[in-house]
Amino acid sequence: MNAVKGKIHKKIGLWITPNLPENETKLDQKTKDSLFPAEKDYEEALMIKKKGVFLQIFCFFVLILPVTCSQIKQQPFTIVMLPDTQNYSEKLPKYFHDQTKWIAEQEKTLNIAFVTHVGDIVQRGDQVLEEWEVAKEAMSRLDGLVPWGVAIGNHDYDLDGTHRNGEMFKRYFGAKRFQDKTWYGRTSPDGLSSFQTFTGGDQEFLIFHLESDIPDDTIAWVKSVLEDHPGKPTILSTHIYLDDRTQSRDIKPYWQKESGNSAEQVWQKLIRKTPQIFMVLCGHWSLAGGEWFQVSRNDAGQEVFEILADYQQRENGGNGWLRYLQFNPDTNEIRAKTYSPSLGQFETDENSDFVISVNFDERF
Ligand SMILES: [Ca+2]
Ligand SMILES: [Zn+2]
Repeated sequence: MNAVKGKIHKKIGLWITPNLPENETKLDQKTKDSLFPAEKDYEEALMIKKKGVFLQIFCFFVLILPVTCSQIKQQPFTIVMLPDTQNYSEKLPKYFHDQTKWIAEQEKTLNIAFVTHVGDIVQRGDQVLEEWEVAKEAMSRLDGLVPWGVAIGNHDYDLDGTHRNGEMFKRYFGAKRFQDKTWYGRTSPDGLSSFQTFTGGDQEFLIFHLESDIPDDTIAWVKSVLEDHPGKPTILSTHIYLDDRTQSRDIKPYWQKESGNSAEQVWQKLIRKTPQIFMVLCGHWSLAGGEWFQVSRNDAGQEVFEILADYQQRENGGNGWLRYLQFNPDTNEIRAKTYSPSLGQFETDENSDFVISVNFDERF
């Protein structure tokens, strides 16, 4: 009897199982009678067994599988934003290295999905190779750890004000630099803007790194890339966009010449018409503290989150302050944090530490 039970348990081994013989014909009548005094009871027991199997299948597909899937989706992830590093590349490389060392250390703890540099990587774009070498060494620390991208800032052009000449930028951070990276998309026709892909939770995102005074042909290029990735949630990272003094988008292009568009023009021509763009990150302006966050509504009535961070006016060229955004699909929140790895301090006032509510299921 015990042997029969043991065999049955091993065979079925699941939750809702009566102690049934697995094969009726293998049992002598005495054993069968002792287990099931009446044939009717045996038939009932068989029904219970079948229901048990059905219940197990039901539970797996209806209860366990969705919970497992949602747990994958609910994994929080982080995007790190590196504001203007021009002072560090020029004369205080320690702070730049502190930033990317910290990112490398935190990559697993914070589940960092992407690192975006919002531009002004160096101080003197075409003049001082050593600055580019500092930036190269600091940013290369991220290779193999996390996907990353760099927006060209006004200081990164060959001469600030030349608008289209970014040969040094292309040499150090152009498409060739990333040719072995699966997450690297491609560049705009002028080679100064690029896009990348990354995965956060169970969602694939697009992120663009767009040149300053984004020209019409680059806007057209962005649209063509988005047509290839319909509906994919998209972030724009671009150097000059929000001004902390006016607390709004720039209404004039920075250089005010050639085919450059102001931030407001880029909003009108591209962002407000493109629902999949949900966030814009920028640096550059820092004359009134270097921080601003605003929420705008696109033509589809959806929120677009626009965030400025630039600490270059602070002590030690910025003291290593950086911004990171923790996406938490479980709580439908994006939490912005501001931290300096060099100081080991958080900045916790309201324009440095804030929460953005977003319905992840609807928006992503
Ligand atoms: Ca602040
Ligand atoms: Zn700048």
